[in-house]
Amino acid sequence: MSTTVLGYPRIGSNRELKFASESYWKGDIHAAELDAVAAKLRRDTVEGLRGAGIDLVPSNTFSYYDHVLDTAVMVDAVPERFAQFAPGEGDREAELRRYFAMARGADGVAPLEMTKWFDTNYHYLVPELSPATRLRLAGAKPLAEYTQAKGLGVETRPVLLGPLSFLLLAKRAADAPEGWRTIELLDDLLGVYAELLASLAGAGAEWVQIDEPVLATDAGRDERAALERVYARLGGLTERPKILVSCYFGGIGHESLEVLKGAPVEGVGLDLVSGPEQVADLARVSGLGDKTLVAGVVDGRNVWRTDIPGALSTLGSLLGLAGEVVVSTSCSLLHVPIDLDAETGLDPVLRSRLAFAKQKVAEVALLGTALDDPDAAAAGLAEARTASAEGTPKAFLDQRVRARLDALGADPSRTDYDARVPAQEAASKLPLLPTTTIGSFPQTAEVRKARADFRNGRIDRAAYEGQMRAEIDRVIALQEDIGLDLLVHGEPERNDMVQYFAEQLQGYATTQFGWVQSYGSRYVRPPILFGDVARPEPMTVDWITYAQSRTAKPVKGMLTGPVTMLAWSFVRDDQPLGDTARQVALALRDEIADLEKAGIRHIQVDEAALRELLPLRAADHTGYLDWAIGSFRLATSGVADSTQIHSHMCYSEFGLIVGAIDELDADVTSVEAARSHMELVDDLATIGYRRGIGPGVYDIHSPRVPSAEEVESGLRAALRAVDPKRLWVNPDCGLKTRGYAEVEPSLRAMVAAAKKVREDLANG
Ligand code: THG
Ligand code: ZN
Repeated sequence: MSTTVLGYPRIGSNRELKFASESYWKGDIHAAELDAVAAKLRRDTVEGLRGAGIDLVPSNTFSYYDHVLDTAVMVDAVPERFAQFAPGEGDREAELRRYFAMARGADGVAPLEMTKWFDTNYHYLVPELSPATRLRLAGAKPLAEYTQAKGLGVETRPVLLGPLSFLLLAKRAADAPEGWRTIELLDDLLGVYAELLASLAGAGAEWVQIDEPVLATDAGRDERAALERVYARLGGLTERPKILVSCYFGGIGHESLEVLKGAPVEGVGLDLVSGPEQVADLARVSGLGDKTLVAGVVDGRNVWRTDIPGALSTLGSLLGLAGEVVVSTSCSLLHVPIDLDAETGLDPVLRSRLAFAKQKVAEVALLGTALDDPDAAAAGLAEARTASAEGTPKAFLDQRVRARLDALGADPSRTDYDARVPAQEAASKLPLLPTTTIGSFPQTAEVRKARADFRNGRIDRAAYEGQMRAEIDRVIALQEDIGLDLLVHGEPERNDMVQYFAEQLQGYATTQFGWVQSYGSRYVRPPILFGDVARPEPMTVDWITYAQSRTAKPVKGMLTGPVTMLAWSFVRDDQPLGDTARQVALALRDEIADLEKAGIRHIQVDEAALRELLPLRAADHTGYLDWAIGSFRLATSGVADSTQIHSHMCYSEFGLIVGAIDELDADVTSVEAARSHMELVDDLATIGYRRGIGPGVYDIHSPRVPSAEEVESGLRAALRAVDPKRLWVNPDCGLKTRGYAEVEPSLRAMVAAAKKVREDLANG
C-alpha cells in the first residue's frame, strides 16, 4: 500500500527557523541567509521523508511564519495599509519586509489579527477581505518548493490551503459592508487557483493536495453548494495535476462526503482518528468508486504510538471502498514534536509508548509495507503487536486517586453565591472596586537567569530560593507603593503556567526538546500527561505564604485550572478527557485546601484555555462544557464560604461561553475585555450574571501605557451593566511578557482611575 503524510514540522529539529528568523528581524542576517536556512530545512524534510520510505512526499509544507499568511500573500489579499511595503520586482528583502510586517506589524502599521487554527495550539493570521480585494496570482511559493524538491530528485505533491477554507477562515475587512461575506470572492479566487494549478501541472506536478479542514466545522459543513462549485470548477480544468482534497480535525459528515464523491477529483483524504465514524460513512455512500482514499490512521495531533493491529484492520476494511487506499497521518505533523530520539530523560516505559513526527512517519511506512508484504514487515509488526497488547502499564495507574474520586461521587458544590458574599466581606476588608492583577509580573533577565542557573546546577537551592524571595519582596513592595488592594507574588519561579505544575504532578512528564510551533517564531513544549494524576506534595504554598508574610494586604494564591492543564499538554487517550480532568481537579482541590489552611483567603484558578478547547461542532459543546465546568467546581468547591475563588480567562469571543463562565461558580472572574471594548460586560448582563467580574481595563498585549482617563472611562462603561459592589479593576492578562517600564505607569494609571471612580460613587 502506498504511503504519505499530510505535512511535517517546519521549525527544524534544533529550532533553526526560530533562530534564523529572529536574527533576520534584528538585522543580524540578510534575506539570502534566512532563505538558505529555509532551503536547508525543506531539503532535510523531503529527503528525510523519502529516506523513511514515504512514497508520496508533500511539499509547500514549509512557511516562514504561517501557511494562511502565505496563501493570502500568494493571492494578493494584502490590506491597503501595507501598500507602503509593496516590493519591487525581484526585491527579496522588500518581499520579506512586507510579509513580516503583515505577521508582526511595523512602523505603526498593525499586523493581521492572529487566532487559533481550529482546536489546535497553532495560531494563524486572519486574512482581511472586502469587495474591493482584487485577487490575482502574485506569488509562486508552491511552484518554487515543488521545483526545489524536484531538483533534489524527489517528486512531491504541493500542499495548498483550499479555497473554501481560505475564505471561511478570513474575515471581513473594516471597509467591507455589513452583511457582505468573504465567500463572495469565491469565483475570483477559483480563477487564481486555476492559474496556479496550470503552472504546477506545467512544472510536472502529478498530484496536488488541497486542504479543506473547514469541512470539520459546522460552518464548513453548511457550505455544500460552495464545496460542489469549488471542486466542479477545479476538477473541470484541463491543465492541472491530480487533485487530492484532504480533510482533517474531525469527520466531514456523509453529505459532504457525497459531494466530494461526485466531484471530478482523483483523491479524498479523511481523518479517521478524530472522525472514526467516517469508515461507516464511506460504506454509507457506497465507497469512493475509483478515487484514491488517503486514510489518516496515524494521529498527527498527539504523541502516542499508533495501535498498529487496529490501524491494519481499519485499512483492511477500507480496501473495497476506493480505487486505491493510501496510508497517511490524520493531519499535518506540524502539531507534534519532531524526534523522540532526542529525549534522553524520559522514563523508558513511557518512552516506549511515544511517537513524535519522525516515529510517526516510520509507523506510516510500516503500515504500508505490512499490507503489501507482511513478511518484510514481520519484525516491526511483532514488536508493535506486543506494545499494543500491553494496555496502560500498571505503574501509570494510581488506585488511591481512583478510589478518592469514586468516593466523591457527583461533583460537590459550594453554598449559594449570595450566601458566601457576607462571609467574604467579613474576612477581607477590600474597598469598592478593588484593584488587582492577573498574577504574573515581568520576567526579568535576572529571574530567568536564576531559574536557568538552578536548573543547570550552577547555584544551589538555598541561593535560588534566596533570589526568588528577593524578587517576591520587590514585587510586593512595588504593589504596596502603587496602592493595589489584592496583591500577588508575581510568579518568578514559574517558566510556564502549565509546565510549572506538570513538573510537580505525578502522571505528567516534560520533554527537553519537544518544541511545537505556537505562532511564528514562538514555540511551546507541551508536557505529556500519561497516567493517573496526583499531587505528591504542596506545589505553591511556600511561595504564597512567604509573599503573605511580607505584607498586611491580602495575597492571592495562583493555580492553573484542569481544562488549561489539559489543553496545553499532550493527554493520555485511554480514558475520556473528563476523567483525566477530574484527577487534575482533585490535585488542585488538595492544593487549595493547603493554601486555605495556610491562611490564604483569595485563590485564583486560571482557565485561560476554557474557550480554546471548545469543540469545533456545536453538537459537542454540551458534553465538553459539562466536564469542563464539573472539573473546575470539583477543584474549587472544598473551601469555606469566606474563601474567595477567582478565575481568569484569556482571549475575546466569550459569546459562546458566557453561560459557562457563570456556571463555574467562581466568586470573581477576570477576563480580556480591553480589546473587545467591554462587549463582554453586556453579554454577562444579558444572562443575569451576578458574581464579581474584572473586565480587563487595558490591553497588556501592547506596550502602550494607558492614561488614567482612559481606564476611568472603561470603568464607567462597565458600571452601566455591573453592580459597583461586583466590579473589580485589573489589566486584561498577566504581565509576564511586558517590562517594568510599561507595567509600573500602567498600574499607577489603573489605581488612580479606580480611586477617582470610587470617590464619585461615594459622593453619589
Ligand atoms: N503556555 C502554554 N501554552 C500556550 C500558552 C502558554 N498556548 C497558547 C498561548 N499561551 C501561546 N502563546 C505563546 C506565547 C509565548 C511563547 C509561546 C506561546 C514563547 N515561547 C518561547 C519561545 O518560543 O521562545 C519559549 C518559552 C519557553 O522557554 O518555554 O515565548 O502561555 N503552555
Ligand atoms: Zn490571560
